[in-house]
Amino acid sequence: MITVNARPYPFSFDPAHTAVLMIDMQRDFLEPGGFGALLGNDVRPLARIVPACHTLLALARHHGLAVIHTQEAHDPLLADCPPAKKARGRLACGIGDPGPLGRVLVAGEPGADFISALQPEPGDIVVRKPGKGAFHATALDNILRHRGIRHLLVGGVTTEVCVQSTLREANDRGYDCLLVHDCAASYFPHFHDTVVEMVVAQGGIVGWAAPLSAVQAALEESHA
Ligand code: TIU
Repeated sequence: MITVNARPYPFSFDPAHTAVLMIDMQRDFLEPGGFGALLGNDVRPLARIVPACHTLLALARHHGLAVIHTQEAHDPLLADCPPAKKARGRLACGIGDPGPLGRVLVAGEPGADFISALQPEPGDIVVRKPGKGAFHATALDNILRHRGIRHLLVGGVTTEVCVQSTLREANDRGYDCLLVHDCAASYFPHFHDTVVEMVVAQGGIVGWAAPLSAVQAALEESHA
């Protein structure tokens, strides 16, 4: 077992039964001209976590954890996009419309792709999702159960939208979740900080939180 110095108390996991779940590190959220920018956000705070996310994925592959990337994207007909989601925000250029990175939030378009620094590697699993939470209308729960995964190390964007929704869905399904908090980011830094506190409050009501350095130290100690 690996034990990470986490809040509100140490987080223990067996690498053979653990996955890194990297949420939606796509051009549509991190790059100018994507969905996040079209929503009116400054995308720059998200770029800061890319090196840490890269290190977390490398650590996972090195130590034999499963690696799962989620991708928020819709099929080209938007058959899996609730009309309410498309309508939200009254955007002049919204989901399915042609934008600077191709059709917004549509699978196969440049914007839906993962950023170049965090492309999936052979052996990684990619789960496309139509919602904010990664369990809604996806095979993620089956994938985790088939692999015997019970613990999740979670990073990605954005902390208070897709990351938090996924943490809560996972927690309700019985997974122990560690939010690797410097591998997650929000367009609103105070939302990020508040989500971290919400997760660990009340005895870890939704999960645990720790910085990447604590995860790295725990994994490297296990190999010492
Ligand atoms: N808008 C926003 O903060 N996030 C999203 O729409 N999706 C994800 O968080 N991936």
